[in-house]
Amino acid sequence: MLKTYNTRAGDGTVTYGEFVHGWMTLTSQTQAFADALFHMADLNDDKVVDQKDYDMIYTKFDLNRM
Ligand SMILES: [Ca+2]
Repeated sequence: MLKTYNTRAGDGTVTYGEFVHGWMTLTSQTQAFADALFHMADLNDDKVVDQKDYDMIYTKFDLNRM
């Protein structure tokens, strides 16, 4: 997902603008829906979606972690 929406190649983060533009272009869904998805994905509320958010998601759902 990060590579799909990231327009600043190689920086490893997806900004709000990158995500909303990418989501609306790919899905034709509303900005309000894209906005809601971005805020759900930005778990640490630092205004970008990156590996830190994924790490938090994986930790919550990885039931067999040691
Ligand atoms: Ca974040």
